Amino acid sequence: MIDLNTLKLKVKEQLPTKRYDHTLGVVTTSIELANRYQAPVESVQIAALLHDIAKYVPNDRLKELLEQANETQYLTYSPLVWHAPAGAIVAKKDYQIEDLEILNAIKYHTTGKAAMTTLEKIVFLADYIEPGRSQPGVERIRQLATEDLNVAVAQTLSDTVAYLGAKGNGDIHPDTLAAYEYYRQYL
Ligand code: DGI
Ligand code: FE
Ligand code: FE
Repeated sequence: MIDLNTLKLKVKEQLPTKRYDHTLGVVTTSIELANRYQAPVESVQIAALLHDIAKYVPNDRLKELLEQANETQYLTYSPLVWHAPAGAIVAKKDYQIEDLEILNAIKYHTTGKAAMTTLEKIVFLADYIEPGRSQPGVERIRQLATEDLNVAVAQTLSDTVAYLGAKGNGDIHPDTLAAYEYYRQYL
């Protein structure tokens, strides 16, 4: 059994205040979503607490972690997505998290993927709509999140793909595109 308060303190030591505040927002929002959509609340809290644990690990170290774990397919895409799969590696190595559901929720929190579990969808969505977020369209997705989890995930992916496309970003990760192709059926 993991003690959530001990975990919280350890995460707080690892993150700058702003990122820790964001993390607590993701935890709160994830708990609400877990209650609404019947997901295991303890797993959701652990995944939410650890989701950005590798956000401030330098890129060369992230690269090393991904290489050691044979996850080199990420390296040809934007370093912005590396902290998610690397976060799952760190959660296992440094936080003794063995639960694959939790590790995958961390791993896919940035890109999403096709056919996510409820836990994966919750962390992915909570990251996008936690109270500290203010990107265009977020209010609409907060409303959708109270109505239908798949629709809210679909709108998040649609907004993200549009945003990355508009930035002229040629390297949208294939998992992001596969997630969008899968969830657009709900729009
Ligand atoms: O770590 P956070 O800031 O809390 O949020 P996040 O893990 O969702 O990362 C968000 C950033 O990642 C944001 O700038 C958009 C970017 N992103 C998400 N999916 C992709 C992506 N960037 C690229 N290049 N490709 C993607 O598929
Ligand atoms: Fe992140
Ligand atoms: Fe985040």
